[in-house]
Amino acid sequence: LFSAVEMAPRDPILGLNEQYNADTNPNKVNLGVGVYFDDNGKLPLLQCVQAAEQAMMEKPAARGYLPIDGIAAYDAAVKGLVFGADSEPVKSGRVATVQAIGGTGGLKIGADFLKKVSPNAKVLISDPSWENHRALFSNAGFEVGTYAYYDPTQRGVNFEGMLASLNAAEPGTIIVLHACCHNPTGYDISPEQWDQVIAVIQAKGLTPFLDMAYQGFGYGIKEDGAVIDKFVAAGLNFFVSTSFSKSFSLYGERVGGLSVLCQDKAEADRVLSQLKIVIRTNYSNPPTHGGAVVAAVLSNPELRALWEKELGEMRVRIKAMRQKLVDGLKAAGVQQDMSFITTQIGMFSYSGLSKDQMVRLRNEFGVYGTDTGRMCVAALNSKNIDYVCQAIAKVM
Ligand code: PLP
Ligand code: TYF
Repeated sequence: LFSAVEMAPRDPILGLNEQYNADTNPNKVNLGVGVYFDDNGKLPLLQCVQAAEQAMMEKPAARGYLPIDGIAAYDAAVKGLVFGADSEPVKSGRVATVQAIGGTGGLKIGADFLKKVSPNAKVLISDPSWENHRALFSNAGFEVGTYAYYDPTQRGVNFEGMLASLNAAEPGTIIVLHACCHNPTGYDISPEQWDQVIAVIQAKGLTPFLDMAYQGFGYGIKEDGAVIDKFVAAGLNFFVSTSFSKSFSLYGERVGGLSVLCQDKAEADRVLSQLKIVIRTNYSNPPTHGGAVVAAVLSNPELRALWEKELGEMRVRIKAMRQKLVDGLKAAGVQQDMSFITTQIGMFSYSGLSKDQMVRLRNEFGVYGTDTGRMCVAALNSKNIDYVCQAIAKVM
């Protein structure tokens, strides 16, 4: 039965983790996978999460099956974060939201649902994008292409190219957009550019699918969510996947969601019923713990304020590390102007280093980034920054 089964390629990012773990270099630094570490190099357990878990332990609860679409308070909290609790879409009941197994799960539920409603649509992801976008939409049965995004010569977004790609897309094409903190490049488009993208989406009848895996890591929760308001204001129907993996440092709990903005409540009810079929036939219903923690934090004003403070600290620390990286590279003798690193946003930096340089960083210095030159600046800290700067300077 399995004799003809071929060995599948490793995930390019998660595969790096295995290589990092096996590395015996005592100075090794993992800037490969997109995970936030604190200044001691530790994966944080947020205080808001600990407080919510403490309260839950004081009143132990049995674990029945959750509803197919998840915890009602969780879904309400996701809607509130994405659209605003008092927003017209939420108040009118035209958002269908389900709890999902991480942001990845939200994308996958959306992709499977879209395959039913638009079986012949094509999907466009940014060039480059999080590689799982391509794999996930391909596995859902779509032909996946790209829209122009990164311009290495300008070190920024090739916005003219992006608009041209979108203008050339057939009506009904599903456009996967990074709501904020673009992975892997770290370059976002400006609010004015979003307006232009939305105008093309509207004119061409494209279907937007916003991936919001880093809400709060750019400029703030509300600020990063502002792009959603623009899509709402344009009167579009669209998809938003949410991930709390990074913003709650709950990677392993797999907490995410999918929201679909519909025309009206009746349509949202029908869409929700179909999303529930996708879920039921995949994993029946989501797990309890992570969703319960996030719902508890987001629905308690004190814990929510604590979360916003802790998320803000992560955001500020990343920005400080970007500046330290720029300064450290200069001090280490790098001639080239590296200040572009501080114009990037979120957890990643496209460093512009070549594959050969990235391989050297790994093999000679134990500094791990992806072959594309992507580095997770959220894993830099006051102890490893000098070493990383020295290593980069040597390969440059
Ligand atoms: N989308 C993007 C752009 C990501 O970087 C990630 C990272 O993990 C995800 C989605 C998936 O999120 P999760 O880990 O919650 O599945
Ligand atoms: O891009 C990253 O590093 C994160 C983590 O298949 C990740 O988004 C990487 C690869 C993958 C799943 C998550």
